[in-house]
Amino acid sequence: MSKSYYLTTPIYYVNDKPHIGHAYTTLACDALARFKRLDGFDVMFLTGTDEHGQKVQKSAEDKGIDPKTFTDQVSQNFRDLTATLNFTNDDFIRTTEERHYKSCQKLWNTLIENGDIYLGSYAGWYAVRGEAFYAESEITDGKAPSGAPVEWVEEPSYFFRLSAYQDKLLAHYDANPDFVAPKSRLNEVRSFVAGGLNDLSVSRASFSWGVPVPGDDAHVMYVWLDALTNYITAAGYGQDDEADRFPSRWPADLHMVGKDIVRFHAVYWPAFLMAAGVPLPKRVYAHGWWTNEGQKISKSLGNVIDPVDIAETYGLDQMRYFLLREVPFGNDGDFSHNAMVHRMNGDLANDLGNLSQRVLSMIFKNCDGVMPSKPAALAEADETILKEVDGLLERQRYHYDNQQFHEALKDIWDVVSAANRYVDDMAPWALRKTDFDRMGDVLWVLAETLRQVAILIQPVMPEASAAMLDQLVVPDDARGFDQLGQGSHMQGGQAIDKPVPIFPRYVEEESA
Ligand code: ME8
Repeated sequence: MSKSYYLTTPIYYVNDKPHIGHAYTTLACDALARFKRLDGFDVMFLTGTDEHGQKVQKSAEDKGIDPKTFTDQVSQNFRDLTATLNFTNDDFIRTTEERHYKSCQKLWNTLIENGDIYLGSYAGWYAVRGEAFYAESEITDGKAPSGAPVEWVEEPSYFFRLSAYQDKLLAHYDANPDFVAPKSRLNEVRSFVAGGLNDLSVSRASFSWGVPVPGDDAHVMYVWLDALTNYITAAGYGQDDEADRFPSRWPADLHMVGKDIVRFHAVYWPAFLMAAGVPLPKRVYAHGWWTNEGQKISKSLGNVIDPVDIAETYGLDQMRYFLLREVPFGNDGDFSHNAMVHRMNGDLANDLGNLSQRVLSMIFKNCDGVMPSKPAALAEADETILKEVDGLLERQRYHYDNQQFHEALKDIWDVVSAANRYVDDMAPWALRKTDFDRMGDVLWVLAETLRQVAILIQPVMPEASAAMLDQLVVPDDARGFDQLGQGSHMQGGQAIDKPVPIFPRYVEEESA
């Protein structure tokens, strides 16, 4: 049986248009999903929309439509975005689906049976934006620590016995130091839990847009309990075929989230699962926050970045590369036109694009359009660079398993730089006259380097890499990671077409 890998994005609220922040999280997962597939894993990559809650109900009311019609429309925007940005999610879950109701209700009933949910009444602060409860001590000037305005809520409520899970959570973090990443987030979560946990209100009675609480129609489930459960719904929990699917899919290998929602994923979610006797996900990665030209991205500032515009302006693969290369994954990052153009023209057009174009043009012109054959013997310089290329996969695996996408790309670009130095040192254009056979060997080394580089950048730049591999005449079924390394070097001899540049340069428009 093949190795399996299950990863998830947050499910996004439908009260907003998808923006660069949402695209970022899903992109990181997409790159990882593609990487694992190329590496032979049976991957399940899940994304979707979070459609219940007071905020969504309010947004629908503001628009004068019923919440179902509203969520149908907005969820579709998120679904469309996955196709536009070339995301390869295997499933798209909506919390308003029947399968999800079944799963939430099964989880609820299990928590009731296990004695972890009881009826009480809630009196306290609630932020509709973020859908979170806050203690008095966390409120300043009518605002939650997230900056969201809070309102006083007093209503009957079911509670989850979160307080009973403090020690178990701490023990879990200690035994599984990779459960939350990066380290700084683990520390943050740990100190929150160590500070003491109150029982958590898990139902609301003052509005109706949610999953009904089994046996008590006056309540809907708290939207975070509902939302988090999506991850097991899609794996088959509570479904008719649960026994066939769930044990082989769950636990998830990775929940990718932004740092804003780490507490929900690394405290509440594992506590719910412990209480239900369901295994915990292996890892929660909380990445950093994007700003726009140094400013917080917000609707009220009017500086929300539409990823579709960015892809149209700079190119989709260019955007994908930029987002994963520019900022060390885990840190906050700033989206700026200059930084984008710098990466696009430097790393892509100059470093990789020119290399590929030069090498293939030389082969096309000087070798009658036929790829030189694998050399019978290699020179020391050839072996040095090939050793670097052949060793890439192992380090890529390490970086992807640690969600360090920028490091993975940096390692590939170190090889691209080495190849640029090699081509200058070897000067194949001069060898054409002095040592034609040696010229062929040098061009083969370069083409082989490009082949492996193109295979390895597929997760991040699926279209550009496909174009490169087409130009190198690498068959579709020879593009997986089993084609990397010394044992899989290309034999050569294939006829190539006249190459065309793959990475365009961004040219600033003349200012008027
Ligand atoms: O929180 N920079 O949904 P949401 C980076 N429905 N990432 C950003 C970002 C930014 N400026 N803005 C948003 C919810 N994100 C809940 C989740 S999961 C069971 C329920 C990304 O629509 C980031 O991944 O507010 C963040 O965690 C997520 O969008 C929040 O999306």
